[in-house]
Amino acid sequence: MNAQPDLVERLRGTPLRLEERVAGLPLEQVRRRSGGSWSIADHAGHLSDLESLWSGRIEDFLGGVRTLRPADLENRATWAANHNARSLEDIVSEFRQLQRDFVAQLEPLSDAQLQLTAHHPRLEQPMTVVDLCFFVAEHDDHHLAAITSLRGGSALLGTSSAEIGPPTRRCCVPWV
Ligand code: NI
Repeated sequence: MNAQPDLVERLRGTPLRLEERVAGLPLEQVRRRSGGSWSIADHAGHLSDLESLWSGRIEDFLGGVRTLRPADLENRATWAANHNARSLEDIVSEFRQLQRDFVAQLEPLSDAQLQLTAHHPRLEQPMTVVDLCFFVAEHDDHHLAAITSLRGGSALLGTSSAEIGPPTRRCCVPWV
């Protein structure tokens, strides 16, 4: 990938940022759900839940489809996964592996492939591979910010967990 090294670098760094945000948190805090909203574990696990959508959409672009595969706007995969029952190490390490696979999928793409265009099923307008990568990075940031808020370090963020939750059935809509 030549045209967008900064964007790939941003994606490459997400697992490290996730790891940094959850390090040393007590399990009780990691798993706390309030008002039907997601826990830190849910947000972290959700990042992995969407990797198959992102990878699949790259395959869609390369396969020349007219319209990209749709997202599940209800986030059923994340609710069903019950990330609260998993260890945080498992959640982080799964995301590290899946994100590595996604970046490895992007790296060999030519400039021409990066500009492949397909129809976004929800936005009903065309987007390129680069646009998709930007959406993925923004979506990752959204959930990292939610985690930061839930762990209570939100002074710089300027948002409270009350503003972020309750999510989360449709919280990802801007990017999926
Ligand atoms: Ni999301």
